Amino acid sequence: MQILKPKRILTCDDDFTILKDVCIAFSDQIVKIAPLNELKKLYPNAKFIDFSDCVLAPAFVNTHIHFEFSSHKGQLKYGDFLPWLGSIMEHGSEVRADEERVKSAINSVLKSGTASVGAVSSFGAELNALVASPLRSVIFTEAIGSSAEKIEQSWGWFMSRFDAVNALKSDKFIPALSVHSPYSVHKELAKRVIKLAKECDLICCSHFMESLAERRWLEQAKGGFEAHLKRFSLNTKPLYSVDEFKSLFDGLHTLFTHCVFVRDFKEFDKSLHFITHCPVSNRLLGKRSLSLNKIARAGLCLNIGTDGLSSNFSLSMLDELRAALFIHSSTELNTLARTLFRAATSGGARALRIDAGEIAPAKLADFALFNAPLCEDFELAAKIILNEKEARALFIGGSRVF
Ligand code: MCF
Ligand code: FE
Repeated sequence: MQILKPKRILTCDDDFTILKDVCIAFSDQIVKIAPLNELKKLYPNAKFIDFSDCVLAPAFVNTHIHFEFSSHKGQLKYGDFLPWLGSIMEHGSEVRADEERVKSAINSVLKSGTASVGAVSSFGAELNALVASPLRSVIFTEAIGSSAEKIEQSWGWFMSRFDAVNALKSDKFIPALSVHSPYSVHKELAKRVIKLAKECDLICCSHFMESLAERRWLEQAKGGFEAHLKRFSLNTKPLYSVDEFKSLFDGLHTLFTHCVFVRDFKEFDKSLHFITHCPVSNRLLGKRSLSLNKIARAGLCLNIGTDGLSSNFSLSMLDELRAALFIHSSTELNTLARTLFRAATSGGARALRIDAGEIAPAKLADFALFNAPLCEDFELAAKIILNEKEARALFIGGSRVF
């Protein structure tokens, strides 16, 4: 047992409660939150850790990250989605990270106070580094392939990578599945992946409604996608309507990533569908941002991912939240900061089906410490997001990472 004394606790519960003059007792889980003298009486042999100049907060959960795309040197085109997609398909092998790059990416993730990631795995090149790291990882093995003739090939490639993930499975390395997107995955392939997810009780994710080009393509079979697909000799008819694609995920725990061009969020299932927001990626690959108000009105759980370095300048959740504060400039600053902080912690944990993301008894002891700003409670989230470049300390499952 350990007892930690912070200056304030940002619980990230539903009411965004902030606690003062209390400590937490924890092992791999949080056991009790109470005044120090009470905890010392209950656990006289516990190790005492003094962080009385820090704010204790749940560690961040980065729900969408591509570690393998960490190595581009300017070859990728920014500003609009299709030029980016063309550039990543053209330079795909050059931007793939080797193990050293993946390790340094993992390190920057940890330094930002992140304990858990939802890692989209396209090739399986990041698995060993993730297993060896302290991170809690949900590995979304990606299915991709639009050709009817190559279904067996795409499925075989997918299953071999999924088997490799499964072989490494542990309580900190959790298999999951990804259907890349409606424009890149054949119906038969998607159905097989979803059947597997249901049979094995795995969570799923998909890039969805990321660009106007994607929406135009699915709704009207028009726009820039046709020329893009022709360029790579791919199927030049949409593979689904929007509803058809979305209904593949009925009854399945799914993270829908981006959703910038979703028309009606009421179509999603509040208890099983989660909206993953990648603010910087959306800015670099387009002009529109996700409507946080629409998501709140539909009662959906918001969570946040950095996406990969192929569409970001950083994998730090602090950088991502800072950018989001400026991107969503029509919302009152402190209110927005609280929404973002919850999305980056409890929202992410719910989306990844991890029992963390809140400072409360029985939750996993995944938490970060940040320098305590001299401010009122209602400003605390904004001040941490604005001022902190790295966490002061990070605990994952009760073990101190740094
Ligand atoms: O989320 C961004 C933008 N949307 C789609 N895909 C990716 C993103 N970042 C990396 N990717 C990967 C994707 O996983 O790009 C590859 C896929 O493996 C090529 S997309 C045909
Ligand atoms: Fe992505």
